[in-house]
Amino acid sequence: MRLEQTFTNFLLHHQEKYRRTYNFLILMDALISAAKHIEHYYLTGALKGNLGFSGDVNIHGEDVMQMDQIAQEITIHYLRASGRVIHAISEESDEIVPINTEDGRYFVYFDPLDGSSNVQHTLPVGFLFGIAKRNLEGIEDGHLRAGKEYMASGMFVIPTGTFTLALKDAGTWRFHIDETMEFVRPTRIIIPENTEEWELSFNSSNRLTFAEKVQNWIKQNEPNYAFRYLGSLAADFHRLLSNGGMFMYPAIVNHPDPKKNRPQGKLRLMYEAAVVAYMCQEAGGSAVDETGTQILEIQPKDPHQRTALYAGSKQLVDDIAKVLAHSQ
Ligand code: FDP
Repeated sequence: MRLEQTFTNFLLHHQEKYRRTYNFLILMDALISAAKHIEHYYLTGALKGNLGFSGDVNIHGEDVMQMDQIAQEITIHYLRASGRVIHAISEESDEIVPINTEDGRYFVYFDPLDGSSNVQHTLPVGFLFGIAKRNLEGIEDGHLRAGKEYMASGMFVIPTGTFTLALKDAGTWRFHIDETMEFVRPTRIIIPENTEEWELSFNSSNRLTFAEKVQNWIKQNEPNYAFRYLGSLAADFHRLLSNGGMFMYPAIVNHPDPKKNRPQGKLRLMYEAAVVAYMCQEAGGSAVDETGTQILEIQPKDPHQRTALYAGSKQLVDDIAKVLAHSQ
């Protein structure tokens, strides 16, 4: 018989060690409850007819899926029930969502079901979140925090029963769900330095639309690494954390149809790129945008701001950052 340390026990010790309150535990309990419910709806989605489109279009002009709405409703319910959240920013809501504006302590930035092209096939998607704390010493200075001000970030890869959490200055940790539906076995993740298993992960069908310097970097470097791409940030990044290498979603600047260019990048800064960058940093890696700027340093101006993303092993990210920072 192998008995494991539970996530709750791990976090209780963590809070005690750093002399922190248990408020964060209450918030994490809410996020875990939400993730378990989303996972349940996702697993049974094909049978229940929940994997299609809802008929609505979101603020980004994308067709909303039924599962997006289900996941949003579930997450807001548990965040509200926690009593610990001031405001939330979600991919599924144009406006900042007020939750407990008087007594809330945390800001939560989340995408409850990321990786929509996988949904119809019940293949892996992600529930990504970042957490920042209210300014308890003075007047609150706003909801749009740069990644470096997050206190934690994490992702559930649904429906795989895995959960990864990065804690400020305390590492990136992975947990697995057990037969009693508890997340257990805290395992510290350090991106491996051994280059043998490193992977490059990007949408290769976009490669001719990238900036020339990015295309050249890819040509020079791709023969050295395996290529993997599932099309779901959490799932692709999950592999990357274990194997090393680099995940990229570069800016699209050379599309034959200029209307399809995305010079700002595709991924959302606050609840995708910064979440991943934070986990990366706590695992010994790094993440930059199209100018080679550290993702965690970018001060968002808009809750749904987009960015290009290059995230993974420090050596590779530093290498491409030099190319990106150098004007053509
Ligand atoms: P999706 O649009 O399918 O929801 O944030 C969006 C995201 O998925 C990421 O999860 C994923 O890494 C990326 O976009 C996939 O984009 P492409 O389909 O353009 O490769």
